[in-house]
Amino acid sequence: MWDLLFTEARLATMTEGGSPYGAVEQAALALAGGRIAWLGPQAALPGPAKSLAREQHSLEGRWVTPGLIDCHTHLVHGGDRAAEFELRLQGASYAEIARAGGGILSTVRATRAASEAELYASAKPRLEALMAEGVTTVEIKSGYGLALEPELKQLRVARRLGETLPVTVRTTFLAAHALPPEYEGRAEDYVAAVEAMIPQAAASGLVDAVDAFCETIAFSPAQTARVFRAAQAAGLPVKLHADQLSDLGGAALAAQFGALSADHLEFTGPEGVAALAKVGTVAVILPGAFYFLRETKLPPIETFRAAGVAMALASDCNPGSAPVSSLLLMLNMACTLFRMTPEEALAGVTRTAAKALALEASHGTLDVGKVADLAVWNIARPAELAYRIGFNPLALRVKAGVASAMPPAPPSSSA
Ligand code: DI6
Ligand code: FE
Repeated sequence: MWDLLFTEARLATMTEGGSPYGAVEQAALALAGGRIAWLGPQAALPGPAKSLAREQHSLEGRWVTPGLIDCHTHLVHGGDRAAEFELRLQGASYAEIARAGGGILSTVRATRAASEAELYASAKPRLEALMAEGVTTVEIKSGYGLALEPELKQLRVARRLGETLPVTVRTTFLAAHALPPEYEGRAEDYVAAVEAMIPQAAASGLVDAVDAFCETIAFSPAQTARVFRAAQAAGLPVKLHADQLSDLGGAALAAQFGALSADHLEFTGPEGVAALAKVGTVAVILPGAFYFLRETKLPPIETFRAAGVAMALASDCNPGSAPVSSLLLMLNMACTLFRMTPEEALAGVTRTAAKALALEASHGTLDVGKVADLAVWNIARPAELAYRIGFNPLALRVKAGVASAMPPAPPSSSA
């Protein structure tokens, strides 16, 4: 006996190799023990609906997708940078703002000063905004503590969000995000400090992966490689902020270390694309940062596509370059700005995003045995998820088999 049976559904299973979106129409989907127990054409159900599940619910033709996955966020941080946004619009340059103590280091100060309760309270509404659009899994990075204890503080808050809200949280240790003020002029010493932090961070159990920012304004490829070697020695997979503002060969470096993902990639050249393709590292596309920074160099989407590089799509939710709490908006921007197709965009926040978090065995598609993380939508076709701007058609969110709210009962035809 199943726990719950959805009937009259349309499924965008997002499994590869079949129909567009892995679609199954006139479908049913059953949940048991928090997992997907059965799915397929309703006509193929192994018996009368009433006899199969404790509870049944008609979705009246609504579309079901896997719960959405935001695989790159910095959503736990102190303060905000709205005043800096205002200054920039009054003509202040990024360098002037940085000299005046602004930029990423202002977020470091605010994050270090904040208590865990304060960080939790400020991050929760950002996460809830993502969840309101069907997000059921989110990655959260540290990177605004830049010393062991404040980095772990961010990650404890990330874990607590996952324990108190119906969402899966994967954590990433990003101490190599920026040079902290106390190490000014001593980048090599800070990298050595990060190398020393990594085994302790790993031992804390708060870390699922290690990330770094490889950029002229952050860490060099050689410094990044040191961080990656420390991560691998501690048994942790790596990811990389690569080729966002210039091509330092970040994508190839990530591939060389078998990274789960290389993220941003606006400046990645053909060798970088080939390296990602060879290893199967996911390219995480971040249109929110591109938009907010008014970047003009487009990521090489067509080259990724031709090379068969799997593309994920994420919010980058952070206070400096992407104050974004909408994954649906990222679907639209990926299509309008980067010419991804709506199907690629939806795969990028489901199947491929799961791969970027090493969760593809249990999440990211509608498949029997996978965790029952679902989003049910008031749409006529899946492309609508990428098409509308500022409109949320979510009807129902299911996390590990538990529905957040049922859609309104159908108007009774007999009344
Ligand atoms: N790339 C970015 O765009 C952000 N971090 C990163 O590695 C910027 C983060 C910030 O400005 O706070
Ligand atoms: Fe980022």
